[in-house]
Amino acid sequence: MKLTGAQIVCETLIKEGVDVLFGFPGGQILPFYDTLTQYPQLRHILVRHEQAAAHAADGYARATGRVGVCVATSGPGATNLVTGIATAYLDSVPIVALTGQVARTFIGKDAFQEIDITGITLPITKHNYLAMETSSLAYLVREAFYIARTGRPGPVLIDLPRDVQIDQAEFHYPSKIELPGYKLTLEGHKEQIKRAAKLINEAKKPVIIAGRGVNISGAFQEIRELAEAAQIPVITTLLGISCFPESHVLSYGMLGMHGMAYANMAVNNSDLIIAIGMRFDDRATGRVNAFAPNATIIHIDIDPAEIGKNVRVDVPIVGDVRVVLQALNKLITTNKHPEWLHQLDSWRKDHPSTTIRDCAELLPQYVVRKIYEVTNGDAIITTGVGQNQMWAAQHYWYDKPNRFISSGGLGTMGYGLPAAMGAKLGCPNDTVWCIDGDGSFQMNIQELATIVQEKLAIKIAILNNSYLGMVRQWQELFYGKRYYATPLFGPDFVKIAEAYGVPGLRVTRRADVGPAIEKAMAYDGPFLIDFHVEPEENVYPMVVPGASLTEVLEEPRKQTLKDSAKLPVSGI
Ligand SMILES: Cc1ncc(C[n+]2csc(CCOP(=O)(O)OP(=O)(O)O)c2C)c(N)n1
Ligand SMILES: [Mg+2]
Repeated sequence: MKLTGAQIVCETLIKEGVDVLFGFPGGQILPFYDTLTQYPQLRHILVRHEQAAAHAADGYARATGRVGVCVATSGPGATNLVTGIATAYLDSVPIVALTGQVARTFIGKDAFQEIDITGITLPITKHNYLAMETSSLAYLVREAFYIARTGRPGPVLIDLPRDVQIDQAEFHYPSKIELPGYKLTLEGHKEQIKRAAKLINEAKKPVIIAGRGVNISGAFQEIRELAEAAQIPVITTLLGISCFPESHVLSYGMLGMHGMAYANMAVNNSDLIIAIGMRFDDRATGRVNAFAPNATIIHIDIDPAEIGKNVRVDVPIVGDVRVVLQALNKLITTNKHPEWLHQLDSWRKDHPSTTIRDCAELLPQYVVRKIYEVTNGDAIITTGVGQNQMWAAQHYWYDKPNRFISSGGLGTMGYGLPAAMGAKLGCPNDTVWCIDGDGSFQMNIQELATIVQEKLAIKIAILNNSYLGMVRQWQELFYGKRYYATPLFGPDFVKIAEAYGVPGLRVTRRADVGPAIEKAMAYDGPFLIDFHVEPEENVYPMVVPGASLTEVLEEPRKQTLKDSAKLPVSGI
């Protein structure tokens, strides 16, 4: 039986396991939208801006490990997806973007709402297609999903000319994908794995640096086995957060620009780094030529292009992190490094890094910590970008996989709320909090309408400092405190939320923080809290740009300190 191109796309989406699409319609994608009426199993979430559709697909993918899907029309609809696609690209997130395109005969004529979206997204997609034949659509869509989710995941875009959606062809779902130029190396090189095991067994001061690759490959058990067998401290990158329980005795937090001072010290004093599914981003390494000067470096990553890109690597192992660790763990002898771990513990005692000042003001760190307490550490957290993001990384402790959802590589303000929509749709039984900045929130504030229309019980905490806070922090530290273009007028967020149909509270006093969060949790639906926090609070620790990881700026104020560093709470 013949189907239309749009039906073929829908049938293939269902076969690929898609249950939700985030999108916004328009003329050139209308045949597809009309066809969606025949497929109630594909839930369409109408966003208010296409950027949010891409971020929501991304949040869905990060929370579930499945491919997220977004849809937009041609021209401005497609270009509005670009920031979201780039965000997914830099953080290796599998999404498939479907865009409408003008009919084939109009392509190249500057037709109404014609834009070369495959050209525009070429450098920010893992692959993209301009679909020119209805008959090959099933194969093409299947291939797009295959490319998005395999190997190092990433976004794939399919541009669908209007007439390709309307024409008919036989529907055959291909049984397999043949891509001669796309060979995946999943198992690491045996000899290199042996070399790595020998180094690990002999190391005196080893550290694991775990990145998002661990989350992607699902190597939670394997990394734990390695760490526990050889008693190796585990440090994560920003996007590696939640790949190893932060309450584990061997967890030593995040490294990098706003990482824990003791984690940075551990890295730079180590004799062996086992870098797993991470890419030595400059925010993680500090000054590269001062990075871990005495360490031998083992680098396990699925993408050969990452090996040796930023730092020298002694033992490269290209492969899927989980598969490689399974092989590696068999060669690891049990070990203990009591002196090394004792050294790390004393650095942590001297530089606790996540201490919250005991003061009268309403501190943003305190808000995050309270959200942690009230949610029992069991929520999915999405963030904006800036100080709010760093505080959410530092002061919430993540024990379960894929719980910290944040734009790391691109650092996209406006990511938090739409990503929370995706996470909530992917994990409807989980509590989802969006911890956002007042600036970031205003970049996709319109999505309040989507969460109301779709009844998404997302809880929103705005850390409202009336500044583009992270930029203001840089102006304070490096630009003579000239706060130019960073003081930020914001609306009354509670009134705005109410206008959309979301109940809200404003909190200005420390004592009201806990009760407000409890009220949000008790409410059966979306809830917003506008926390008016200390405006000029800074994020510490900080490794200033160009400094080495051990040159850390720490909290300069000397008030009474309440020691609340991330110390192990259980021996899991
Ligand atoms: C789309 C976008 N534009 C600009 C920036 C640069 N930038 C990084 S952090 C930041 C300030 C964010 O302000 P806010 O959301 O209020 O967060 P805060 O730092 O105050 O917590 C800016 C402007 C960015 N990351 N993304
Ligand atoms: Mg702000």
